[in-house]
Formats: sequence, C-alpha cells, structure tokens
Amino acid sequence: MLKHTEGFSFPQGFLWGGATAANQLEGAYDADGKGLSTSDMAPFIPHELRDGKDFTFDVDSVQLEEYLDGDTGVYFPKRKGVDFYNHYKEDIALFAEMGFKVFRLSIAWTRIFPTGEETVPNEAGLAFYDKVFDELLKYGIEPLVTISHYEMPVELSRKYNGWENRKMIELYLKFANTLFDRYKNKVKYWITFNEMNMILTSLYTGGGILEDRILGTKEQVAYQATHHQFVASALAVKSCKEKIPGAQIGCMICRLETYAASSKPEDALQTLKEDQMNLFYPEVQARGEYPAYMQRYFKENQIELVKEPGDDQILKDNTVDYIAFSYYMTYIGKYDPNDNSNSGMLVSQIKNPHLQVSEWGWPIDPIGLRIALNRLYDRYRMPLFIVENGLGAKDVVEEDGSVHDSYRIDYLQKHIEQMREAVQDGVELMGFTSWGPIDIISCSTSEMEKRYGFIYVDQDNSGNGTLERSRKDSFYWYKKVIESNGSEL
Ligand code: BGP
Repeated sequence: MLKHTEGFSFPQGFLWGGATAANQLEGAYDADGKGLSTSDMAPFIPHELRDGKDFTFDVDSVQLEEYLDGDTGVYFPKRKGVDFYNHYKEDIALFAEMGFKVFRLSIAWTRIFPTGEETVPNEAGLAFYDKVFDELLKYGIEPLVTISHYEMPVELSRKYNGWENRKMIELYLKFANTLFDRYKNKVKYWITFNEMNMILTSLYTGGGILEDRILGTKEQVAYQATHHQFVASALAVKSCKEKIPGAQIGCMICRLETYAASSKPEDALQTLKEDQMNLFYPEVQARGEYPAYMQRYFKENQIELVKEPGDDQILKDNTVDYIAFSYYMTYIGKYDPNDNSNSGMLVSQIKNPHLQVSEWGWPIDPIGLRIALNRLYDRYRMPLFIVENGLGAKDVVEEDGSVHDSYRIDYLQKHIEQMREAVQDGVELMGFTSWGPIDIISCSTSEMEKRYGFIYVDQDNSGNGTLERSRKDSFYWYKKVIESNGSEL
C-alpha cells in the first residue's frame, strides 16, 4: 500500500495530525457543570427509526423546546460524541503512537460559560482542557484550538437569536480571552471560527440563529451575523497577540473550489462570482477589508449591514496569521439567468461526470486540492493550513476486530500526493490535519456510521456499543506517512 515518493519530503516541522470538534467528540454533554449548547439540541434521528424513509432533518428549523420529527415521532436532542471526555488519555496515546505533531480540537463554550453570560468561568470545564493539553504536550503534540466550532450556549441562541445580535461579540470575547489567559503557556495555534462561510447556508449550525425568529430575509441576517463574527474574530486576533507572544491565529473556511460547467463565458463568470462569495471570508480576515464586489452584491440585493464606527478599522488592524481551510470536494458553477443568489451548497448540485463520489455523494477530487492550495496561495501569499480532509465511509469490522479500510488510505494518499505537488509549486503549507482521526459523530447526518477515523470506535447510530477503540489498517499507514514526513505514502 505504501508508495515511495522520490526525493521529496515535506518541510521540517510540518504539522501532521488530525482534527475534531468538541460537540462531535466529547460526549458528557452535561458533566461537571456544562451547559447545553446549540449542537446538543440539534435533533439526532437514529438511522433504524427512519425506516427507509428519505428523511433529512434541517437543523436550521429545529424547535428548541420540543423538536418532534413528524415521521418517527422521536425526539433525540442530545449528541453523544464518543466520550473523549472520559477516554482522552487513551485517545491521545493512540494519536501519539501514530506520531501526531498536532491535534486540532475545539473547546465547548458551554463547559467554560454554561449559559454564556456568567461572569466567572466554570473551573471544572477549564480544568478538563488543562488536562487534555497537558496530555498532548506530554507527547510533544501541539494543540490547535478552534475557539468556536459550530456551537454556542443554547441560552444565547434563545435570548439573542445567536449571532444576529451584536451582543455576541462581547460574549465571544469574554470566552476567547478566558481561553487565552488560561492556556497561554500551552496553546500556540488558534482558529477563531470553524468554516465561517457556512453560516450562509446553515444559520443555526454556524450562528445559533433560529429561522422562525428572523424578521428580514435569511440572507440579510446571515451577512449581519457574518459581520459580527468578523469583528469578534478580529478582536480575538488582537487580544491573542497581546496575551500570547508568538501565537499563530488563523481564520478558517470551507473551501468550495469551483469549476465552470463549460467554456461558456457566462459559466466562467458565474464560477468567478461563486468563488468571490467563498473568498469573501478570507478576504476580510486576511486583507482586512470588505471587497468592492461584496459591497456591490449587498447593494444589488438590498442587503444593508449595520456597522458601528470603528468596525472597519478593527478589521483592518487585526488580520490573521494564516488561512486554514477544510477541503472535501469540488463544485460546479453554471450560469442560471433566474438565479442571482450565491450558492455555497454543501454538496454540489451539478454532478461532475469525471469524478467518483463517496457513499454520501461527495465528489472525490484530489487534483482539486492542488488547485485550491495554489489559488489560495497565489491570492493571499500567506501560510495555509489544511485543517480538514478525509473520507467518510462505512467500515466493516472483521471477526478478528480488524478494519481493512483501503478506500480511506487511497483517498488520503491521493490527496497528500497533490498536497506535495502544491508544496513543490511553492505553496507555503503549515500542516495537514485529517478530519476525524478517531471515529466521531457526523456533523451533517448526526450518525456514527459516516466514519473518518484511523481509530475505530465501537458505537452504532443509536449510541449503543462498548466505545472500545481499535486500530484500522489506515492507522498503520498514516503512522508511516508521518514517520517519513510524507515521503512514503
Ligand atoms: C465540516 C465540519 C466538521 C465535519 C466535517 C465532515 O464541514 O467542520 O465539523 O464533521 O465537515 O462532515 P460530516 O461529519 O458531515 O461528514
């Protein structure tokens, strides 16, 4: 399975590792004073209960108090994770065995501020992450912390309708500053928000915004919330640098690399526009100002942003150190005279006949990663960090407990190969953290069976199982990749 790559290894100090999010990983949603978060309240409908129905839930329309699925009559509001909360030592030992240099995790806001509005943080929550960081550092693994990964205290969602309200900036900063003060000697790498651009399509996931509370248009609210997050992010960059000399703090997007459907100029232009929507996020955070194309878009679509005096200066003065992004697939841009909106869909609506798709219909496109890296670097000339990439697949456990996940190895091998090409093209790349190095709950389906891990976790879609961890074939493969600093794939 291993391939030798002639004469090339990644730069010294390249950060190999894996990436996770608290709400998909930790479990223990109410342990030690933790409050409920928006992600805890997203519905979880076990696969078995769907009974073959094509049921997809829309977290944006979830009713917090009594979400009831009309088809199944089942209410499963709380995500379980894979109990990293009680297994972190064992899990980190396995990451160390693979040779991880970095581990990306997020902090559950509600472990630190259970409702978001306390003045004093919850010591038990802070102590948990101290233990996690100490354990990582014991093995020489750098923590990479996402301050906010698709969750916030549910109280703030109810009270303020999440990021629609400017009040969130102050509350987020209190949270971020608490983390910087507490962990300044342990954490050097930070990300302010996970995939900030996804708020355009997922208001609840990205911003804790409940659609039935919205007065104006969804789009207006999405961009207003985005503005609040931009300011919050810039102010967090500022205080991170003041509090932690030598820290590296980045923004993060879900990179929607998009190809034109044809050589028709209209399709090319449409693709450019969609690209601009996606790059709007690093544009503001890396260059420090709203691009003119967005001002035009706002004007033509009657979107009026409420800004405070000083906001633009804050954005200008506090740009990020690096651009992090997730990359799973590519998209197709096609001109449609009846559609003037932006797309930003999670799964491409138009099928690319040249690509195979995963079991969940996500197109597999390793070359697209090389293109994404080159284009981002050409544009920003700033260090890049791939903080999510991987294949969600159903695994089969053999009688002896092994999992032969050659499809996962194949996916990662091909993507890392293209990453290597991009580095040789001159792209400055800080590291690579594959998504879900240990199996976790899927973000889009809330199920367990969409697995990304090198480490198998015995838990099914309903949350049953021993939670026992075991090594898949990909575990040994990734260990070799790291050991050889990417020269053996
Ligand atoms: C990204 C999110 C992650 C995540 C990943 C894979 O958009 O940042 O939280 O889970 O996608 O998605 P899924 O779990 O739906 O397969």
